[in-house]
Formats: sequence, C-alpha cells, structure tokens
Amino acid sequence: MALTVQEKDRMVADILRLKKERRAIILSHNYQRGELQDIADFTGDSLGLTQQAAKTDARVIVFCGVHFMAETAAVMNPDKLVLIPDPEAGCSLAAMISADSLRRWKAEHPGAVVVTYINCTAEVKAESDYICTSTNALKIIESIPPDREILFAPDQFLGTYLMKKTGRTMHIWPGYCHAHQKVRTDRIRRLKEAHPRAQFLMHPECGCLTSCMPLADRVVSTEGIIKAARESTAREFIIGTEVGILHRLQKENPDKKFYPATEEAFCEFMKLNDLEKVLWSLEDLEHKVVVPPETARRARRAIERMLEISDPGAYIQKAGSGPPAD
Ligand code: CIZ
Repeated sequence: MALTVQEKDRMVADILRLKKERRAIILSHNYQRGELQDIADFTGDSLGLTQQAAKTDARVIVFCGVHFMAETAAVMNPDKLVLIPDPEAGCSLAAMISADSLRRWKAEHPGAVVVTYINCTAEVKAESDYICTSTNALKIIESIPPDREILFAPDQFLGTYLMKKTGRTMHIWPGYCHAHQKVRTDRIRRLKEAHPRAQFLMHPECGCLTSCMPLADRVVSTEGIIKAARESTAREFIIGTEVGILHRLQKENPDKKFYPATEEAFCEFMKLNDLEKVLWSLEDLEHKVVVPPETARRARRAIERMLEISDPGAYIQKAGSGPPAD
C-alpha cells in the first residue's frame, strides 16, 4: 500500500535521525527508486559507490542496490558494516554464471585471461583476473596483450560491443540482463521518428545492441549517460537502460526531456529496496553482507587490477595485484 505524504515524511525523518546515530551513509544505485535516490548521500554506479564507500569514515554503509553491488562494497571495505535493505535484491545477469561454471570454462581454456563484468558474485570475481565496468571495459581489454586468449563473462552484449570496438576475438559467456533485454530496435526507430531531435543514449547491456548501435549517439555506462545528458546541448534524449535512471536525469536536468526506450526495462529486484526497508535496516543493522575473507582477498585483487588500469587516482588498497602471468 502506498504511503501517505505524512507517513513518508515521518519515515524519512526517522531514517535521517538513525543514520546519524549509527554513523551510517546511504548509497543508492542509479536504478533505484527515486525516493531512495533522494535520501542517499551518493547516487551513482556500483564502482563509483564503492569508491565513495572507501572514502567515508562512516561505520555503516546501507547499500541500496542489488546484492552483487553491496558485496563489491563489502569486498573493498572489509572494516565497515555493509547492509542491504532487502537481501532478496539479486541480479538476473549475475545469476547467469556461478564460480563452478567459470572454473569449468577456465579449465577448457588454460592460460586464458578472465575478464568479468562487475555484475557477478564475489565468488566469481575471485575466479577472475580482471573485473570491468561498462565505463572502463574497453580500457581493460586494450591493456591485455593481443596474443592472450580472453574469456569474457557474463554479459554477451557488452562482450559483443567490446569485440566490435577492439576488433578482437574473445570467448563470450551467453549471459544477459532481463531488463536490458526489453529494449528493442523497432521501438527505438519509432521513438526517433517521433522525436527527431532527441539523442539516443544506450547502455551496452541492451539486448538489441547489434541492430541499435548504428542508431545510438552514444553507447555508455549509466554514469556515461548522466554525463552525456549533462554536457550535451541537445534538449531531448531517448534513454536505453533501466528506467530508474530517469529520476536522476530529470532531477539534474529539469529543462531537458527524457524518453525511456521502453518502460519494460524495469528491474523488479532493484525496486525491492524501499524507504521502509531502509528504516528497518538502520534500526536492526540488517541485512549484513559478509564475504568470506579468502574470497574477498581474491576478488579484491581482480578489482584492484581494474582500478590500476582505469583510474589510478581511484585506486584504493593494494594486495599483491600485479597482472596475471601467462
Ligand atoms: O556498474 C554498474 O553500476 C552497472 C551495473 C551499470 C552501469 O553502467 O553503471
């Protein structure tokens, strides 16, 4: 049942009071419900949020996102208490590859370098040589010597995009995001006809990647979409990613217009987190996101390799993270 304005205001006041008492910060992903983006200390992509988590002196991090994101924050911040308001907030893409299946794939390609998209569990990260995000994936792939075989998981569309951009052949895991799968070429064509001046900003996880790429003005991550909309002189945009991002886009650019590529690009797992669960999370210090230390150590190594390549300034802590041997 929807909250009344008074109930919502009271809840927000209680959250802000408890946040202070607990020395907590609230992080929200770009795809979260608007009401959570509005109370968050930071809203951004999973890597940006993890970097914010590392910078803060807060003791408790309430991570409003899906489980792999909160896990990434826990891996990079072993001394902080990381909480997720709803522990059922999973990720369809992350669920498409397990550590066991990745180990079997690696055994079929001995010596290959494993590059894994950040949308995966900590256990899968621990089996990877490099993690990448959609912002830095191109840089990571380009840093790997051309004679090395690459296994890329779990998103087939980001993998295809990287092959097209680098001209490099990789082995690609057939995973996909169920929300980005809903973005379709025929609908993009219709939207472009209806709004001929609009720029089309597209996420590389979109299922229509191959046929939509020629229609796109930019193929970028969520932070890339936010930046492009802010910096562009265009007044209208078609947004090819999960619809939660429209809240931040509209809030930061009140004089610009944003059209979702489709309302069906909706992640119901993200939306499991809500104001009430954030309040309970702060009241009960639940639900704790804990990664076993050895898994965290190996996952951190793969994340740190990414940070060293993508953004040395953002590099957080070092744990023997040299490049993987042949
Ligand atoms: O890294 C993230 O937060 C994801 C999943 C997408 C993006 O492009 O920001």
